[in-house]
Amino acid sequence: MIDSSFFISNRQRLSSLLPEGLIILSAYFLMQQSSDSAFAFTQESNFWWLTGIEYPDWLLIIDGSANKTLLVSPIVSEVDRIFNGTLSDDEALAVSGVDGVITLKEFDELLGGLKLKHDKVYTIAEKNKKNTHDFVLNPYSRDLNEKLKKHFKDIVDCGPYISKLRAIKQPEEILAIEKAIGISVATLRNVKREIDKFDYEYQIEAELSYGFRKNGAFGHAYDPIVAAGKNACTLHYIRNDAPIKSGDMILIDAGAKVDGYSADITRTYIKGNAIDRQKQVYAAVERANIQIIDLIRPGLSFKDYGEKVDEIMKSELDGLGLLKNPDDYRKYFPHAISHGLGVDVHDSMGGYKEMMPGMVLTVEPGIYIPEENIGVRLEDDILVTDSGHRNLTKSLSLGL
Ligand SMILES: [Mn+2]
Repeated sequence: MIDSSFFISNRQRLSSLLPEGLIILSAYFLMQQSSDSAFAFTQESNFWWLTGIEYPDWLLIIDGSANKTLLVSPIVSEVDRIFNGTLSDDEALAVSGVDGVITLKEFDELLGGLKLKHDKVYTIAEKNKKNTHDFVLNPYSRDLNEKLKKHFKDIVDCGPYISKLRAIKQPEEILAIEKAIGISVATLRNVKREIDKFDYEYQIEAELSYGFRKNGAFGHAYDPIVAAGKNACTLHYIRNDAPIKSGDMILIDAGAKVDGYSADITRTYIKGNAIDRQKQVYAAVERANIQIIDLIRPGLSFKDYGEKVDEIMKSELDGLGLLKNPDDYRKYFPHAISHGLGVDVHDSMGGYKEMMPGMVLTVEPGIYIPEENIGVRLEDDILVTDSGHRNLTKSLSLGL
């Protein structure tokens, strides 16, 4: 459990980037799954990072000119209260450390006064990824944006400011990530020790869920991937229901979530004995993993990093005899090498051009050869430090 002082300081740091600014943010809404039940609720991560509130439909107001922060409690029907529970005002105050909690009706009255003091309001812009992905979005930001448009001339997206802050982890955040990693590493170690006894992918998934929950994690930070043989070549394979044959490599990508923060680890193991080709591919990915992690240091630009990663991956793929043309290496390594890690499994890197102390990022080289039923990925979580880096997942050894 992260103390309210963390959320108070996050709000103060955001406020200091937007002096005198008025910031109004919304939690995610609860989404209906079927006639009588809702989807499992996950909070909008910026809202959580500023409040610690894990319930739907709340609002946050930070009035920089009055140096005051308020939460707006949602209207919860009696049915909702009985079936889904609710968060009391006192609990919300204790978790978030805000100055007060008001009702939605009081919020509407307050807006009248706030618009006299502020021309401009900061909020999270309506996200629109429809151009690239056919997502259905949680309507939380659209609803709030529409309400704010009626009162303020200028609506400014504060998402980039929050991203910049979230990209550099504070001690509490690193500690939570390390806790999530500790539980994940212990569980993956158990899986490896007993790898020969698993006959189906789902048995490994069950072992992961058991290890995470038994040790106090909230659960999985994301849907785990347990992919035997050629399934490892489907990058987001989450069916996890195929049999595991002796001689199959098994790619496991899983991470626990603890205190709101995620681990994200991939190891590739083998049931039974590896043939030479499997060992060769594994060794290539292992060398890439070690060399790429070694690059990580403050001041390294993401552009230079990307170019060096390309060189390393090309040379390893070439060594395996896979490249007729060096430019078609993306066929065997089709995903990004790194992403930020934090509240979100794919956390913001803040738009920074270079690596900075306090960033936590994954390093996840992989080589996928569907025609040979081989897919290997080795993913570690790396903290950028003042002098270089610290591999937070180092205690989970590499090796088939
Ligand atoms: Mn990852």
